[in-house]
Amino acid sequence: MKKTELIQKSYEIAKERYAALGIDTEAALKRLQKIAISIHCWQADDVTGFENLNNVGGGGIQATGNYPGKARNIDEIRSDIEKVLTLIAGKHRLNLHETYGEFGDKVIDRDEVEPEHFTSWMQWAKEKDLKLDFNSTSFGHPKSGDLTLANPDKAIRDFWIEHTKRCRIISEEMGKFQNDPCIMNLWIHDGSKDLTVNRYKYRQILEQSLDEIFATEYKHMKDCLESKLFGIALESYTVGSHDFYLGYGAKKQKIVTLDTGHFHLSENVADKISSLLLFTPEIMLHVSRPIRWDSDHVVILNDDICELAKEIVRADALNRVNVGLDFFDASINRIGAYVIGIRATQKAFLQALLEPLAKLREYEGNGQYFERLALLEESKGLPWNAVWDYFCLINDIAVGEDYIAEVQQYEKSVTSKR
Ligand code: RNT
Ligand code: ZN
Repeated sequence: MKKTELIQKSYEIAKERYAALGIDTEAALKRLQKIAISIHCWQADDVTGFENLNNVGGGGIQATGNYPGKARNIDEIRSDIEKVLTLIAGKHRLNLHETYGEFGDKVIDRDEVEPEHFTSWMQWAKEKDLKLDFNSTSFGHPKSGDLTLANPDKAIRDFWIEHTKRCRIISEEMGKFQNDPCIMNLWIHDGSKDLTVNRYKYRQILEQSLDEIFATEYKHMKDCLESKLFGIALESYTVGSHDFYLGYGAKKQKIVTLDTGHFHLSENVADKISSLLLFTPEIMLHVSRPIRWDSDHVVILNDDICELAKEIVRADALNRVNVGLDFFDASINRIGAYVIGIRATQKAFLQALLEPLAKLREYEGNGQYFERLALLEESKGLPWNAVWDYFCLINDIAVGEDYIAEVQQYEKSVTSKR
């Protein structure tokens, strides 16, 4: 039997199997098709960017590995992303950092960046039918130090306030241009390597800086704030902790970003979805895979991500949760890394959309807890993968492991020559 035929037949059988449980696979496919994933640009080049500044490390993030073929300029990043898009289904978004502007040979410091540095990105994104999201960038700069927006030194603080204000203006322009709000994420590494006796003071300064940054309201962009547990060389204290941004977000109605690598490893990030939905306007996700720490491994289909997707679907919150990715593995083929991570995220959402929720809730309502647990267990083994293969088929992209050969081919003809 031809592979296409096999996939179609398997799907028909799966469809019936699901229908018996009251699940409409066609409806699930339609909903999955609409989930736009905000693809982070920084997996393509290990968070390097295109600044012509004398960049320094710092900021507590680090890509590990030196697999050959990383993108070295804007054209290469775009080409790589275009390749990735041919291997995934659906319409998506691209998440840019400020350091990825088109600066040419010019030295543009972070407090000088303008929307014009992103004009070509906006045009390219339009041609590729992508929407853009944005991030301010306070790491990897001579003024990054240990403290940026929370720095008691007014000159340094003002530099980063100016940077972040400009990033909001750029986001606003992007949102206007694409006729869809641009989501701007604000993550700063601010913290302390060793014990500090000024926890309150730095957080108070950060609150004031944020108030100043957010004083202007925009129509075409949305702000989100990303916390972190700790960074390398900043292990003892993080100014922008989860409590801090949760409080700020609830008070000021700002979006809180949940990076799945930014919590204690035994903490259940999925459990935070329903609480945030009650008190903040939307949620931004940075789906990542922490191994022992915030290691930013490529996302795979594991229990954590499945639970996260299920909590979003169970809360009927697909329209209030912005799904973004955040991983950067420089030890394997970078295009392949994207494809694995994006597909894994989509698979998790598909599984969530195929959950026999009505029946599960009926059991729960009746106090039938054995039945609830049994059905939860059994639903793990339902033929979701036949629906997934069919999703790839109808989207005219490589089914199953077929994308491996396509990534290898691109490596052979493009990235290995860099
Ligand atoms: C760092 C944060 C942040 C970055 C990107 C590059 O720990 O997760 O989101 O990964 O801004
Ligand atoms: Zn993140």
